[in-house]
This record gives sequence, C-alpha cells and structure tokens, in this order.
Amino acid sequence: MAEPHHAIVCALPSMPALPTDDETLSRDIQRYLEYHLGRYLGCNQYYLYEALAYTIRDRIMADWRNTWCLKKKNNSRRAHYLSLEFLIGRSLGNHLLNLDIREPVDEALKDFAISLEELRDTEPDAGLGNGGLGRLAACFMDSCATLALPVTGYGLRYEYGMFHQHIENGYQVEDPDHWMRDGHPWEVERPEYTQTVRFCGRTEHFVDPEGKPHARWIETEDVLAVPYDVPVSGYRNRIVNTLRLWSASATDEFNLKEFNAGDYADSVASKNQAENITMVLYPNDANENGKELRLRQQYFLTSASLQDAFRQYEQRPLSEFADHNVFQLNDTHPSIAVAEMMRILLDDPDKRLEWNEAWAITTRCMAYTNHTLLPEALERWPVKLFNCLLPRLLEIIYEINARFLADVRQRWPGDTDRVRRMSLIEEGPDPQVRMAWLAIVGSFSVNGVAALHSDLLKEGLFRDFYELWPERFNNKTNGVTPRRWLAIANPPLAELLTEQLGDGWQADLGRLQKMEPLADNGDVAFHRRWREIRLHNKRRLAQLVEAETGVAFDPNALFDIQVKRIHEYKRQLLNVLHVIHLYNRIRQGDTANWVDRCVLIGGKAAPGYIRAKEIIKLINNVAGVINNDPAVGNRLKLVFLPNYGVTKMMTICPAADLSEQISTAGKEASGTGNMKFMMNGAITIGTYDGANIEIMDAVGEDNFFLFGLRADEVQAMRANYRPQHFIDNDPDLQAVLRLLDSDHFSGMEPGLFRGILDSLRSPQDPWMTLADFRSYVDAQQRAEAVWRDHDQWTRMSIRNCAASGGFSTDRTIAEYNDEIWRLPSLA
Ligand code: 26W
Repeated sequence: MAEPHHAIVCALPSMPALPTDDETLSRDIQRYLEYHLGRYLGCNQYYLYEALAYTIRDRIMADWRNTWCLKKKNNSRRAHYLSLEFLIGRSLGNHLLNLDIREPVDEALKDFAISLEELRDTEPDAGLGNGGLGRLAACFMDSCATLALPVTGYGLRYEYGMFHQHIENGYQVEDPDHWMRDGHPWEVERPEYTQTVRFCGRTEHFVDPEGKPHARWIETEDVLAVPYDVPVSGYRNRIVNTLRLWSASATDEFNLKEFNAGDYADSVASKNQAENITMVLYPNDANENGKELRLRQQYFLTSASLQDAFRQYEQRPLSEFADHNVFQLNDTHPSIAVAEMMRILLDDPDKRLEWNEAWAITTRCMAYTNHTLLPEALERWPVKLFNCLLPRLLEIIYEINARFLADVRQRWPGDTDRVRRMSLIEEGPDPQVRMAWLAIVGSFSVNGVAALHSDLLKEGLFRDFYELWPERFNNKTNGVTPRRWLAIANPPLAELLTEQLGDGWQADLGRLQKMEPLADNGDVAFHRRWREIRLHNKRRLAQLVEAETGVAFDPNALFDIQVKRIHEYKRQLLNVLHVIHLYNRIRQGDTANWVDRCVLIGGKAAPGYIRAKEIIKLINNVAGVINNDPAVGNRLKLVFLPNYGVTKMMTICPAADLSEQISTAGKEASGTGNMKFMMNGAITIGTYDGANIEIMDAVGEDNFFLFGLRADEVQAMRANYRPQHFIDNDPDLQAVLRLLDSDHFSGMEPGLFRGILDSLRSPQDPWMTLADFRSYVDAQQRAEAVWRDHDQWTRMSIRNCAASGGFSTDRTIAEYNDEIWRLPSLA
C-alpha cells in the first residue's frame, strides 16, 4: 500500500469538530447501532456500548489529526515511549472526562433507556500489562497528552492480555483474556504503515565499491508488523496523542512460497508461528523466564518502532536525528533498541554510517528506566539463542562490548575483575547477554523510579557504571494520573474538591495542598461531608466484595486493603500473620476497645510462581475459618478478592481506610498503588521503602504508620538473621505460628502450609518477614488508636489527600521532559 503524503494531509482544510449536543449524539449512536453494527435497540448491551464508543471516537478524530499536523508542521522534537506493557483498563469514562461531554451523553442515552454506568460496565479492560510497570506507562501517556507533549507510545497489540483469575478450592486458576473478541472500537488499523521485522538467517560481510566494509543480514524469516493506533486524549486541551500497538502478521511471500510448495498444512502452521508473536502477554512480573517467544516479542516491538521513527523522520539529515528523537526504554524489555538503532544506521543501504557516527547518534537518543532491583528480574538472554534468532544484532552487541571494554581497561588498567563484571556478556558454560548493561552503555540517561531506589541503583546493582558515568544517573519518582484515579474513580470527592478549590485541580494537583487548613480548623460540615463520602465509597466496595465473595463487609469497620501482584517481597504473608494475630486475640477474649476490621487482599500470582499461589491458598483458607467462626462475628473479616485489575482498583482505592505498603525495605522500587490510595484519603501503613518514603515526607510522619527495618538495617541483619530469636521473644508471634503449625487453616490437608512456614522460619528468608512482625503489630495498634478517634482519623485522611499533589504523573512527566526529553509543548 502506498504511503500517504504528509504534506498533502496537513494542507487539507483543518477538520471541523463534530457537534456534541445530546441530540446529535443520540442520532449518531442510533446510526452506528443500526447502520454500522446492524443491531437494534434491545440487542445485547455491548453493541450499545460499541455504538457509543464509535460516536465518541468520532469526536476525538479531528483533534487527533490536528495534533498530528501540529507535530509535523513544527517539525518538533518527539519522544517515543517503548514498552512491552500498557495497562490501560477502560477508555470510555476517560474520554468523556477529557472531552467534557459527560452531560450530553447522559442526556442522549435517555433515548435508549440505559444509564451510562451500565454501558461503562460492558467495556472490557485493555489489560496489556502485568502490574506497576504497565500501569505506569498508561498513566504516563495520559499525562503526556495533558501536558501537550509530542510523545508516542509504542507497544504490542496482544490478542490475549493479562489472564483472568478465578479461585477454585482456594487456589488461583487462570483463564485466557480474549479482550478483543467483540472488537476494539477505540483502535484504528493503519496497514499503510506496516513494517517488516526480520528474524534468523545469517550475516554476510562485503566491501562496497569505495572499499568500505559492510554487513548484510540475509535469508531471514520475515514477519509483518501492522500498527493499530489508539487515541490518547489530553484533559480538556484538544490534544490527542497516539498509542501505536503492533500486531504480527505473516508476509505474503511467505504465504505464496510455502503454499505453492505443496505442504498446505505445514505452511498454515508456520504462518501461525509468525502471528504467534503478538498472541499473548507474558504474565511474569518479576521473573525473567528466558522464553524464545518473549525475545521475539521484544525485538518485534523494538524494530518496528525504530523503523517507524525513521520513516517519519523522512529525508532530513541523519546527523540531526538525535536532535529530533528520543526513545524512553521502559525497563530492559525493549533494550535491544540500542543494537537495533546501530543496525539501521550501519546497514540500511540509504544510511551506512561509520561506527562512531552511528554510536554518537544512538547514545544521544536512548534513555533507560529501571523498575526493579530484584536480581531474578534482570533480563539476560543466552548468546546461543541470540545468535540463532538475531545474528546481526549479536555481532553488533559484540562490537559495542569490545569498544566499551577497551574504555574500561583504559580507565582501570589491570582491573580484570571489573572488566568481567561490566562486560555485556556474562561468561560461563552458557554465556548470556546482560540486557541492563546494554541499556546503560547505550543510553545518555539512566533513571530509577523513587529516590531510595535510584540511590540503591548507584550504590549497588549499577555501581560500576555509576563510577564510570555518574552524570547519566538520575531519579524520576513515579506518579499516577489524577484524572483516572481521582476525578473518575471518586466522583463525590471530585465534586467536593471542585467546590473547595474550583475547577482545575484535575490538571494542577498541587492545588490539593490548599485543603490542608480544612483538616484542622474544625469545619464540622466539611469533616462530616468527608466522612459521608468515604462511607458512600465503602458501601460501593462492600457491594463488590459481597457480589464476588459472598462475604459481607460492614462499611463502618476499618477497611484495611492490600492489592498488588502476589510476591514474597511484597509480604502479603506479613499481613496474614497479623490477621491471624487478631483472630487469636478474639479467641482469647482480648477484645477491649476492639476495632472492627475488614481486610481485603487481591492480586494475581505469576502462573509459574508456586509459592505465590500457595500464599493465595493460605489467604483463602484463613478467610474461610475466620469468616465462618461465630465467635468472630463482625469484629474481623478477611477476603481474597479475585481478579484484581485496573477497573477493580477504581472501586477499591476510594474506599480504603488503611493502605498496606509493607514490602521488605529496599525491595519495592517505588509502588504506585500507595499513591492512588493516598490521593483518595487512605492512610498508609508502610515500611521505609520505595515511594513510601516520599509519601511520608510529604504528609508528615504523624500522618503515616511507619514500621519495620530500614533498607540498610535489612542489609546489616541479613548475614546473621535469626528468625528464631524473634519468635522466642514474642508470645504473639509464637501463638500465630502455633496455630498455623497445628493445621488450623489446612482444611483436610495436614501440612498444607509447611513450605510457607519453613521459609518464614529460615535464616535464609530473603524477605525477613518475622523481623518486622512486632513492629508491624505495634503500628497496626497505633492505627486502631487513631481510628477510635474518628475526628483524628478524618484529619489524617484529609491531610493525606491534601499532600498527594506531588504524586501526579503530571509532575513526573514534567521532570522527564525538563531533564531528559526536552520537548516543546504543542499547546
Ligand atoms: C522480564 C520479566 C519482568 C517483567 C516485569 C521483570 C520485571 C518486570 C517489572 C520490573 C515489574 C514491575 O512492574 N515493577 C514495578 O514497576 C513499578 C513502576 O515503576 C514500581 O512502582 C514497582 O515498585 C515495581 O515493582
């Protein structure tokens, strides 16, 4: 297909915006329903949702084109956000808010005798991510559009997103998430921008007529990358950016060649293999698993996206490419971009730069964000696999490494150990490419995602590189978008904020600080209103909990919530130990001044992470015992909420009183759920870890329940960690472990939780859970003491919301832009 001419498109008269009055909206919805979708009133609700989505998309289209023309006309510098994950969730409510057409849409829907709430609930989540890293990418896209920055997101259009979780006999069971089965009305397919991505084959070296050496990558197996564009609207600023998701498709040649060769079934199978690349999101959130298909995904995204950037750069001088383009690498997943950029600049017949020129350009436009310190999450790929799948890329990585190590040797002569540590290739019986090292060597910026995390990178994991290039290292503390996580998720609070602060806080969250005085000045009406809103939100969550689990939450109880991926370092186990401790107190009649509490835990376990799955089973078994013990009654409830995700969080975070952020210090890079809770007025109980530290700095130690060892104390204790010591000195802990040991929660399976118990009692326990037990229980008691004083709790709740302005991704993105991207605003 011929490519369109940009100049022509932009010279067209600018596209007029469609009317947004309720009558026109109603007519358009009906037209889509009947004339486009071929459905009728009274059909399955999904089609009404789809008709509405198309109607809204039409209202986005003009601004989308105008934004694109603005970028073209100004020839402006742009950023490309490369990420294997974009955890978007639903889009309808987001666009309605951004376009400010909620009211006419409400009105229009009356003609169809359906409420917006009902329609909204038919939209499936776009779950193209695992957890924090993927959701951060989605919040970033929202803020880039709101700040009018020319940023394009590049990702993969997975046919199957994050699996659905349901619980059978207390265990997690995974169901496939075929999220686009009924179509995806927000996307626009753009086959005219299809790219070809190569795999396998071999390389050939030759000398051109001028005597210069070059390489060719030949006999490759090619796969087409077809882009699907999803609009990203800014908050009421008429800017619409693009999230470009690539879908894999077999080439035509491939079809012809193979099909004519006679083996029809085989060729359908190999066509399938090509299209498998974007079939499914890998559901691992902290464990690299070295699967070949995953490396294919990474290269597929990276190569298609870089080629797309060069296509858009058109005929301008290559020497200025880095003045006009920057690529932000979301973790190491797309870090092959460093080598791919070199390949394009060196090998493309129309480029063929010298190594040094190509390297100067590459290292001026790559920037890398690290999202984890856990060694098991660090990506390494076997050289053997690389050689087979991406032979030309491996040659380039070897060359980068040779030149890099020559510099290291020059700087530290004779320091062979350092050279071994810093090499992009980890030597051994099965040599590996270290992707994080490739990302650092090839980037002008390396950042962590919270202050502590960025410091720990410099002192620990990336120490050698920090010594070499201190100027590359920086911090960008994460954030969350207040549009989704406050304005949309918490309408009654949003209304109150608008009354108090005027409109505009949605895109200027620092204004929340103006509420601080309202926490204290004894404004009785305001405090009452605050409590009513919270109660309303808690009723909403209680309905969800009851519908999903059959357990009744009393909205007057303390809602104590931990939702996030299930991982040992996040210590859902510590939470369970505390719940069992409370249960023991009830059984002993130690219930003076009791605070009724509803504990909710939710999150998915990676399907191969056995221990995480055992933790889910433990939570469910403990819940089964506690919730059915008549001696407990309303004093304590525990539920595991199945299938936690973006949309569920929108009901959960406005209803939380206590936000559990209890990772082993030094392990949670940042956390972002902590920010969503705080923004909605929850108080954190947390360790001195990740962004918890900055949350506490912002709100003050008195408004935060801090507990546990600090990162340096964890380190110091590790060598002689004696969990038995903590057990011996703590009768409460003894009682908790005794109950677990006695199979009280094991149902008909004695010894069911042996593995978990052994790991808690092991001096090798990396998460040192028992070391923090006492301090955690004490902090929980401080929380209860405050809860008993309702006014005090309300004051702290207001202060948390008021102090959350700095945790907007608008602040984060402004920092990325000021210090890394340096993009002009389109506004
Ligand atoms: C290769 C497999 C894999 C997949 C995902 C390894 C590692 C990951 C991510 C690093 C996991 C992740 O989501 N990390 C989280 O990133 C958030 C956004 O920066 C942080 O807030 C969380 O603390 C961090 O755990």
